[in-house]
Amino acid sequence: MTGTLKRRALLLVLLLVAAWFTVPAARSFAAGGCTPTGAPPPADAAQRKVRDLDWDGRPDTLWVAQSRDGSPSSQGHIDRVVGVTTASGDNAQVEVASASPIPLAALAIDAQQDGQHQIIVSDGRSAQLYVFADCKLQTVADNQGAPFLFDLQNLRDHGTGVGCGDVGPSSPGRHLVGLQALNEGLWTVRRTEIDLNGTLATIGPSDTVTAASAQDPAVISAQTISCGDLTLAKDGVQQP
Ligand SMILES: [Ca+2]
Repeated sequence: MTGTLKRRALLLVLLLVAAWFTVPAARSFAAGGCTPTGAPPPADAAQRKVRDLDWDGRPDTLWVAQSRDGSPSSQGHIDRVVGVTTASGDNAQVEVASASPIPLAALAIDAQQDGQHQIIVSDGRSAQLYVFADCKLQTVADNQGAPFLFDLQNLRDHGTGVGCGDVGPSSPGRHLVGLQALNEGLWTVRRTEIDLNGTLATIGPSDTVTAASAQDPAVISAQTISCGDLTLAKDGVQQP
């Protein structure tokens, strides 16, 4: 073999090796779903079929579980875990840090109707936000890098619920909104837009609407977690 042929053969081999590594990686998220990895949910996990999270056209599964860490140093500490199992058999999970004794509940949404899928996890006092992206459950953070947290009981004077809506013309279209129902003689609901870009959440514009009474649908909605037709109570999965 001449030097030129050897170089050509080597180049061909390199191209084939490169193709071998790039094609499955690119296809794993779109056509065939996420590549099967990770441990499946515990047998006693609460599970629920949700919409297609990894764009392979098949519905996926959201689950919530708890497990008692058996190590002596843990002192019987219970880990609470939220996970996604795709139809293709991939498992992603995240441990939810929370001091609340209230069972966790999780809801999968596409707040901006742009194909990004968020998982809202409530412990009754606050709600943490995750995004299912690159076949992983990733924590959504604010622009300071801190995990984004919704107040659900106005404990930090931030809010009472979570919804999806369109606040103001500056960024058209549906967004995630933080909701704060207040009764100061007159019921009001403050809505604050949360702009999502992957794992980054940025506070957007806000407005305040008035409501007639505690039974006003705007007030009731502002004390729950929902997005469009989906509600945490009806479409979420509850920790067993
Ligand atoms: Ca899927």
